[in-house]
Amino acid sequence: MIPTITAFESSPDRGQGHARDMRVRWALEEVGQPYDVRLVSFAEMKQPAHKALHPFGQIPTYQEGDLALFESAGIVFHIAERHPGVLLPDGVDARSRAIAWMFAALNTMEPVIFDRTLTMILERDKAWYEERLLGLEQRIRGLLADLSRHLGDSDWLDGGFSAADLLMVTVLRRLETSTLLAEFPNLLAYVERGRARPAYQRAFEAQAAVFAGLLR
Ligand code: GTB
Repeated sequence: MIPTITAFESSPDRGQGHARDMRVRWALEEVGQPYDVRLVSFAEMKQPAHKALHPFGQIPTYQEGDLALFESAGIVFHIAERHPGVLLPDGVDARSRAIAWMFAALNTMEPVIFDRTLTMILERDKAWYEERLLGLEQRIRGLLADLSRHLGDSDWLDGGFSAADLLMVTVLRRLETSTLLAEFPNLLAYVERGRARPAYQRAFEAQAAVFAGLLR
């Protein structure tokens, strides 16, 4: 059965792969699962029909037969579960470690990195803007230093590429326009390694095509 996901009809990032359907597209491409996309406007997302799929009226959602899911990482996890050995390792311990890294991407790294983005968008005119940004960047720098130490010379977070790397790369990409990532060359190379994957490229092009007014 071909799943259907939802994505922005018009993405604020102009199709640069930051909207979270990118994670789902990437995961589907990694496992070789074709998918359909239903584009939604901001107004549509807040309508009862969409809120029946996504309680918070957001994208992405995922429908596959009777199954309806929301939360990008929950969807990525579902896709990984449906394709054993591709996005999560087979061994019980290795799988648990990969899942722990999925949570680390979302729960340790993403909140402060996303806060920085929001601060830059919403709080630039505030008197305390510079101080707040500096504080956030110091916290991010500390996390990146620890992540960099963990990664060392490895290609991926724990053995082979997994859903954890997929999520971590999408989170770190938010720092591409800052100099923070460049302070840690192995993390910069890690993000590039993720972006170079053919599945990532296909997902990125598919998302960018929406903004360009082409098919999904
Ligand atoms: N935790 C949820 C998940 O991971 O699925 C968060 C979902 C979410 O934030 N969805 C956003 C949304 O639907 C789009 S991805 N927003 C509309 C609304 O809340 O009304 C967040 C996002 C949006 C835009 C950019 N960008 O343009 O750079 C990046 C990320």
